Formats: sequence, C-alpha cells, structure tokens
Amino acid sequence: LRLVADLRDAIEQRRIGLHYQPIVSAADGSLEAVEALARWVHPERGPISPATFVPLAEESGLVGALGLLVLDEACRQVAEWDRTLGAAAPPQVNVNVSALQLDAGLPGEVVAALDRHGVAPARLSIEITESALMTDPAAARALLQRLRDLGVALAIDDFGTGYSSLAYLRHLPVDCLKVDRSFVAELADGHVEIASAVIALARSLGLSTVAEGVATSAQAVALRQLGATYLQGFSLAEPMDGAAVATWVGAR
Ligand code: G
Ligand code: G
Ligand code: MN
Ligand code: NA
Repeated sequence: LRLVADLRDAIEQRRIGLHYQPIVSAADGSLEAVEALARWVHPERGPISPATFVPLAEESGLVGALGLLVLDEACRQVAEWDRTLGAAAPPQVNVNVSALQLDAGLPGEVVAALDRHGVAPARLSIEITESALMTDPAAARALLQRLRDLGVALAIDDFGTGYSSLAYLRHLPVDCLKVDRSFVAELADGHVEIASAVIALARSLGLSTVAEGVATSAQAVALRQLGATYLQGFSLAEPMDGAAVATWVGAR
C-alpha cells in the first residue's frame, strides 16, 4: 500500500508533528498538562488523522518507530518550553502509547527520551487505553509498575469503554482516569450517570480524573459539580502546535 510507504518515509524524515491540547484544573482553570497528539500532513492528501495512521502503523510494524518519534518530540518540546516560558511552561506532557508499545522495552525508551532532553520523569504522563491494558492484565500491571517506579505519571485513556473489571483497576498503579468523551457528550442529554460514577470511583481509589471532549461550557459546569479534577476539550482549548501553546500560555 502506497500510504504505508508514505507513512514510513514521514516517520523516518520526522515529518510527523505533535499538537498539544491543554488540560486545565476544573477548580480554577490553571494549566495542569498538555496532551500530545500526533499530526501528519500528507503531501498530496492533506491532513490524515491519527485515528487512521496510528492503526496503519500498528498493522505495518511502524508503531515502534512512530512511538519513539512521539516520545522524543514531546520531551524535546518540554525542554524548549522550559527555556522559553520558565515557570509558566506546561507542568506535564501526556503522551499516548499504543497497545503494541506495551512491552519490556518501553521503560528504557522512556528513560532515554527524558535523558536526551534533560526532562524530569514527573513531567511526563503516559496515556494507555483501557482496552490495551486488558489484553494481558498481569503483564500490563508489571509494566505500569516499572514506569511508575521511574517517576512517570500514568493515565488510563478512554476510561469506561474497555470493560476492565473494577477489582482489577484497584491493583493498577495509575494516577488518573480519563473519562471517555462519549460520557461527557451525553451530559447534554441529561445523562450524568456514567460520568458521575467514573468520577466517584476514581475519587474513592485516590485517582484524579480528566474529563475529555468538554465541548460546551454547560458540560464544564456539570463536570465541575460532579467533582472532575481536570477538564480537556474544545471549549477550553483546541490542540495547537508548540509555538501556539507558548502564545496561549503567555496570553493568560
Ligand atoms: O488528535 P485526534 O483526536 O485526531 O486523535 C485521534 C486518536 O488518535 C485518539 O484516540 C488519540 O488518542 C490517538 N492518538 C493521537 N496521537 C497519538 C499518538 O501519538 N500515539 C498513539 N498511539 N495514539 C495517538
Ligand atoms: O482518545 P484520545 O483522548 O487520546 O483523543 C484525543 C482526541 O480528542 C484528539 O484528537 C482531539 O482532537 C479530540 N478532542 C479534543 N477535544 C475534543 C472535543 O471537545 N470534542 C471532541 N469531539 N473531540 C475532541
Ligand atoms: Mn489520549
Ligand atoms: Na481518550
């Protein structure tokens, strides 16, 4: 397939970039983190969504190289923000990790990327989807513990969509649950049950929550009332490139 060859070239030539979406405190709007989101502008086809090219990378053996690129670029950007923004730099960058990256090599790759750019482990959070953790729960748990021991933060992405057992969740060394945006979207129809339950569950386990896909101020109000810790979505800030993040931070 032509697109796979193009993707391979784009990864090798570092033409996959990152945009960053702010994650803010529900209580006071302060910047807590940014989520790194991979962006590929194909020379002929224009922008291709990561929802398309990440699965393509997974199917074609490219996801390891893509993951290394994303990790390296996110750490490079944190170091640059530290130089240009000082104390106003985003406190943390969240990087999405594919299920296929969850192997014993990941902790070493994480350490290498952090060291290369002189970034402290606590500045990095790794987002892993609930479904990725369920493929081999025991192995996933051991790997998460190794990452946690490095001082990296861990979040479960798309929480509530992956059928993990609650008993199992209790034993996972994670810091944060990201409430899937489908549960945020249905708040508009008066359905608070799932968002409310996930937030309460997280709280009882001592975990923070990020509500994803917060697209209206009414949703933000509802999520604040439900006790969400952090908010992320178009109504707060859209994903933007590293320079735009610096401008956004400076304008606040
Ligand atoms: O940014 P956008 O909404 O288009 O992302 C679509 C999907 O692609 C989301 O599920 C997001 O988690 C995923 N995604 C974005 N960037 C990355 C990445 O760098 N690595 C992985 N594994 N997934 C990503
Ligand atoms: O699966 P993950 O949470 O990593 O996906 C992040 C994706 O969510 C990004 O591609 C981003 O563009 C998208 N996103 C961010 N904010 C919103 C929003 O308010 N509404 C919707 N529908 N998508 C959003
Ligand atoms: Mn994510
Ligand atoms: Na998500």
